[in-house]
Order: sequence, then structure tokens, then C-alpha cells
Amino acid sequence: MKRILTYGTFDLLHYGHIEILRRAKALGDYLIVAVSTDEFNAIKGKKAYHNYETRKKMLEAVRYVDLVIPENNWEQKKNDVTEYKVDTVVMGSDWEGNKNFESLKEICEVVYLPRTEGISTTKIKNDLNLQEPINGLNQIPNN
Ligand code: C2G
Repeated sequence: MKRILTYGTFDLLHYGHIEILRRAKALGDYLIVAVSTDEFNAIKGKKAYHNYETRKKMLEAVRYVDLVIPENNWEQKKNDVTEYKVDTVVMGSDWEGNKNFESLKEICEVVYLPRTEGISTTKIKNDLNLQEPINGLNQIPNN
């Protein structure tokens, strides 16, 4: 059983996200997604439209995803690889060469896949000319 791990915010889940998840899963048998918490997003300088719980639920609904765990900080990655017995970490090509992932090459395979052109969460927001949500982080009602 080849175990794959990828990281991301995955806000406003879109085709580019689905494509990286599809291709990551195709490299193995079990795909773990570490999704950035709202607190870690703040560290990354990102403010997601959907909060962590909503982004986690949406990822859990994707057929390629087997497990969703929180990404709380930059430092947890080596521990994640060890704890979840990961064979390969997969990221989009915009992360190629980043020390947070290059350092993982000591303990697992690291694969960068081409980003899907023409789509991003920022582009969606700009195209829809979204105003800042009044009530802060939006979420799916827990009904
Ligand atoms: N991605 C992609 N094509 C796009 C958009 C995103 O392949 N058009 C990939 C990114 O390269 C990344 C993943 O989808 O591998 C998630 O992208 P984001 O949600 O933007 O995540 P990011 O902010 O890059 O956070 O510790 C790493 C960070 O958590 C990654």
C-alpha cells in the first residue's frame, strides 16, 4: 500500500485542486490531505472564505481522498511523514524547491506536479468580484 500525502488550504474547492488530488492518488493507493487550519492560514497570510471544518468536509467528499488531517504549522511535515508512514509527498509545481518540502527528501519521495493553468481561488474571487464576507469565515450550516 503506497501512501501519499499532500498539503494545502483548498479554499473554494476548484478544478485545479481536484486535479492535484486525482493525480496524487494515481501515484499510490491511499491519499492523505493535510488541510491548513484557519490559524495556520493566518501565518501563511491567507484568509480562507470557508473555515477549516467546511474545507475538511468538502475534501472528505472527494473520491480521491482517504483521510484529511489538520496542517497546523510548517514544522509538522517530517512528523506527518513518519506518523502516517508516507511514501510520497505530492505538491503543485509552485512549491518546487521550497525548503519545507525539499527537506522531506531525506525521508520520503517528493513529487511536484504541474499546476492546473487558468484557475485559482484568488482568480475565482477576483472574477466574481467578491466583497469581504460580512460574518467573517463562512461555513456550511451544521444541520
Ligand atoms: N494547485 C494546482 N493548480 C491550481 C491551484 C492549486 O495544482 N490551479 C495545487 C497547489 O500547487 C497545491 C494544492 O493545489 O499543491 C493546494 O493549493 P492551495 O490550496 O493554494 O494551497 P497552498 O496555499 O499552496 O498551501 O504547506 C503547504 C501549504 O499548505 C500549501
